[in-house]
Amino acid sequence: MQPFSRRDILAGAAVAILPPPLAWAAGRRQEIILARMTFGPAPKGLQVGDTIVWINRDLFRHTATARDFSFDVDLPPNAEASVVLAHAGMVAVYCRFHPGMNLQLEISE
Ligand SMILES: [Cu+2]
Repeated sequence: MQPFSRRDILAGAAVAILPPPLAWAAGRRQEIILARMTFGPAPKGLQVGDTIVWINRDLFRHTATARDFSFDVDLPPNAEASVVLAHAGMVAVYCRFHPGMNLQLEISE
């Protein structure tokens, strides 16, 4: 009789690669709402490790795309998506479908 099947080992590996919950909880949750073809205001005091939750309340599909390529989020209507801020600095964000939609994020250490 074998103590572990191959399936048990694979399931264990899948669990091991999930991010630890504490890492997620380390930063704060900051929401930015997209509506009427604009980004909502950038939250003040953004820090590395914070999670931005992009929420599309518009009738149109948008993206939240960083000009420095640090993230690129697709946002169909009523979708939301999270981005964990990985580095400090000024990050310009735009929508790939509507280049007039712009937002500047100021992220500190
Ligand atoms: Cu857009």
